[in-house]
Amino acid sequence: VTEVDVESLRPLFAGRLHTDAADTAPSLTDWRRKWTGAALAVAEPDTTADVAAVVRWCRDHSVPIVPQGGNTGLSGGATPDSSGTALVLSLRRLQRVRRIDTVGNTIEVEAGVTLERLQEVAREAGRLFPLSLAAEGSCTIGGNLATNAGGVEVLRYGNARDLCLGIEVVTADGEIWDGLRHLRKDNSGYDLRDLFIGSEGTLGIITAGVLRLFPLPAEQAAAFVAVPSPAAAVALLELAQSRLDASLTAFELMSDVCVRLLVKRVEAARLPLRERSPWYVLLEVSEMQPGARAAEAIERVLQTAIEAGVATDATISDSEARYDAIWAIREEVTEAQAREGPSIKHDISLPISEIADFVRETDAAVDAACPGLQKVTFGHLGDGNLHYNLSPPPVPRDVDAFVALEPRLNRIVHDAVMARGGSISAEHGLGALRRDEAARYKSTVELALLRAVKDALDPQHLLNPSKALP
Ligand code: FAD
Ligand code: 2HG
Ligand code: ZN
Repeated sequence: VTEVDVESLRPLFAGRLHTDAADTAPSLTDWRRKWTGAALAVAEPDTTADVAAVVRWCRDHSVPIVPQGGNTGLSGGATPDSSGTALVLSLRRLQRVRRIDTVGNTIEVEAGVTLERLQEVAREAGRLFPLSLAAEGSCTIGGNLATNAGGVEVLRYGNARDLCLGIEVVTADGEIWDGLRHLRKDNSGYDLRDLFIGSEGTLGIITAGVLRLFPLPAEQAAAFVAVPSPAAAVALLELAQSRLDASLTAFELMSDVCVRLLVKRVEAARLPLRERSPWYVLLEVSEMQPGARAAEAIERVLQTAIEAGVATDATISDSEARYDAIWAIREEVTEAQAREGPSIKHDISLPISEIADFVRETDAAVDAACPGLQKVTFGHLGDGNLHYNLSPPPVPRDVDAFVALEPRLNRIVHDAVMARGGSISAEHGLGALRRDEAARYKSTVELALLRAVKDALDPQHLLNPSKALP
């Protein structure tokens, strides 16, 4: 192995090249601090052409590339391995909003623009960019596309893939593919855009995207609802969908364990109901017509739900502050669980009709195998996506023993998911976390097709090696 002189990269592109430990450290550990790696350097190019120059240097020197956006991913996809041979390629400095079209309802932005900034730019133009997730202040649109991120508005607007019309990609060879189409209809061959979306940096570097915009809702309201069980929550979802149709923009579930952790770990967190309940639903209604009353629409649904026994109590937002406070309870769960120590996450999706039985049976199986764990179960029930997450028992704390349970718990949870026709990665991607699990459950035909795609687009296997692809 010949030693690579990373300094030879410096004059080839505009941007930054970090080699000092203090500067590179934040890019070498993930948000959960579950993975820490090492790298030759962290490169932060300024433009697409500079990204291409960096990639060409990596190709010429056989240096693996780990693309990184906001580094908020939950599957370890943006962390290099411990060999120190890879270059972390940060897209954060690609910051331009290139074009906004309020007739075609599209916006073209570079990969490093944060999701929050994109939402703000859209709002200033009188439009909604609906992708929404708790990490939106830091995650980037490039990372959202690379992971096909989901979040809390998928029920109404779809995930990142559904919101994207075109992308610009730097290929493994350092070429620029301009796929920045602003078109709703484009059946002109294989869909390369959709191949790169969700490929977690293993097929190409996404440098820009064309995203869809929507009208801003005239009015929104949120309700926090006590429900006796996941089965009752599913019944409430069915009722709400039949009554509210497209104005139902979010439908989230959380267990009381989540609320217990929030109250313990997040100073300002308060349950907005008089009494605790085993489960809660957060639902949101968005009205497009001025004068339509979102809160009244929710109230009518909840009245029926309470009479039918599928809800036991509820509070509905009557101001923007109350609306934000209700959402804050949901958005702080990941942070609260992180403060509780190491966690074992399962980002799963199931046919919605399977969810109640899945939770009941899997809870029993987990309790039988590993008694006392905290089941921090929550997620996007309206999309059939649960975060079936586990934390150590509150006492006694034996963190190492808890961490050692991960393979056993994965088997219990994932076997149950697959038996019910689900997926072991709904929205967070495979990254390093789920790569081998995916190999376990995918057929040999599917694995061969995936490898053929990788070999075709990245023949040297330099793009995010050992991530995502089993
Ligand atoms: P990074 O973490 O930097 O990278 C993620 C992956 O994409 C890596 O494999 C990386 O190599 C690759 N990548 C990044 N940028 C590019 C690029 N430009 N080109 C090619 N590959 C690239 N996710 C959800 O789906 N729904 C949620 O509700 C949600 N909530 C979250 C809440 C919290 C508090 C946190 C911490 C995370 C949450 N996430 C959620 C996960 C995460 O925010 C998303 O996966 C997000 O899309 C990652 O964006 P990022 O810019 O941080 O990407
Ligand atoms: C959410 O839905 C995110 O809030 C994070 O996808 C989930 O903490 C998690 O596991
Ligand atoms: Zn989620």
